[in-house]
Amino acid sequence: MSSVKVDARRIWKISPSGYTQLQESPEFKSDGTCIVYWMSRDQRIQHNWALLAALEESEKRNVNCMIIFTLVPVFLDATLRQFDFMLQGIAEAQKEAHSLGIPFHFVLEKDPAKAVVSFAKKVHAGAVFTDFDPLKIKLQWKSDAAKALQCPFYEVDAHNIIPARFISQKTEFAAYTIRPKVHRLLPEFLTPFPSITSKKHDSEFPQEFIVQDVLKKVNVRKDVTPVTTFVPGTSAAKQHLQKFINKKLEHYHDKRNDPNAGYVSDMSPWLHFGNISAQTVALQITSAKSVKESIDGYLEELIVRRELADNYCLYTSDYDNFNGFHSWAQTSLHAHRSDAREYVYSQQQFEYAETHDPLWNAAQREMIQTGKMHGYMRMYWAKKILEWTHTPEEAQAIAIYLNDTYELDGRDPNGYTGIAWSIGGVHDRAWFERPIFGKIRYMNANGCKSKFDVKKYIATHSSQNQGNSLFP
Ligand code: FO1
Repeated sequence: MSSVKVDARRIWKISPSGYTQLQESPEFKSDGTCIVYWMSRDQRIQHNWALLAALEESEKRNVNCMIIFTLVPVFLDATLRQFDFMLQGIAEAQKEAHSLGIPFHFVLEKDPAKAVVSFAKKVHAGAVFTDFDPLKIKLQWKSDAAKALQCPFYEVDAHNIIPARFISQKTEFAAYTIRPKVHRLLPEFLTPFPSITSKKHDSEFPQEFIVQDVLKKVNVRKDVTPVTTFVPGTSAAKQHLQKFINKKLEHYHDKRNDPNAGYVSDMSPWLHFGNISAQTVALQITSAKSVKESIDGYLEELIVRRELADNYCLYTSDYDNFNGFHSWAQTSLHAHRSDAREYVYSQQQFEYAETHDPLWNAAQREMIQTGKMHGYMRMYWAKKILEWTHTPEEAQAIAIYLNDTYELDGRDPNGYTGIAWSIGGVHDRAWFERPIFGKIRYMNANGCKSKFDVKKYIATHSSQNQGNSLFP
């Protein structure tokens, strides 16, 4: 591996009392005989700063480096659809790790922290590295592991181009407050990755797991079936990105908000599971021969919006509920709690696309059918749930449940933040007051009609096209 050192501003020491940025070089337990990388959010081998940090330390200490992935039988509202996509990607990563001489251990365990602690003990880990994730469930896993690990424990931000803990130490108010920080620091952090070359480890390699066997052991909803629209894994992600750059990037700036046009990158499922790094995508987009406003527009979504979402979840533990909204939004939504609702639907009516609105139903069907709703429609979709439920709390809970159940890229800071934007005005400004919404930005079907061919979108995602067992 080349001598490129992982930027220390990505590396934070995890102790039972919390996180401290790495000052010197990582410590190592004196009788340790290997380094462990606990892979979780960034499910890829190449272009992974957490694995690179672990490998760097293993070379320095002249010990083996090994990877462990701890699969939980239940993860938030994930179903067969997401577990199937994720596990195929991990199986590809395991094979790649073994071809590079890095043992990749895969364990199914309902208590991931316990699994990592006992693994680290068994292999005499001198240090454990893991990747960054601001979700509460992951922070809990790490806090539990930090209490029991007998060796130094580090978190490396392999997901963000500019490390989330470094770029800001507080909840940013909106894109315009984090954007200058991103652009100031980008030249230092948007750098090429060193590639991992084959290790000469003499370690034995664990048996590679079979996806279908593992899927039988997770207890998730099986009626939300895998999609055929996205091929899992890192190599598929790279191919898809290349196709987007060659065929679609040029018109991204003027066609991205038309859900019929198909000019978005659709990279979010692979970005969510970490099959590809946002930094890899940004490097390729930046060097593409294309229209500047398309490149700039895409990088704004890929970097500023995503870093803003990680920032929101990292510093606002109520990212998934009403208390995370700004006070102006809470006050305004409170003031309209008793407004009359012309339509009210249950979670199940939303889930089965049984509202009065063919446009909303089409968006729900797109998500069920393909595993990914177009970005522009997600705003309309979430805002209508606010309009057609009794309370903002219920609206947010239903939007999160549906998003996390059917979207491949659900269960992600981007999703929680997008729903908080739509329903609670997070990172948005106050708009003129109206019933139910208060000062939360309003959207309606006429607004959509002025942007794209609504009839065509509805026809594309009509019930006749269902290949899905979900619709009675
Ligand atoms: N991360 C894990 O370390 N172990 C898991 O078993 C696991 C399951 C899982 C299922 C669906 C999904 O969308 C994500 C899942 N993740 C799992 C977490 C994922 O790697 C990401 O860390 C977060 O979802 C995004 O922050």
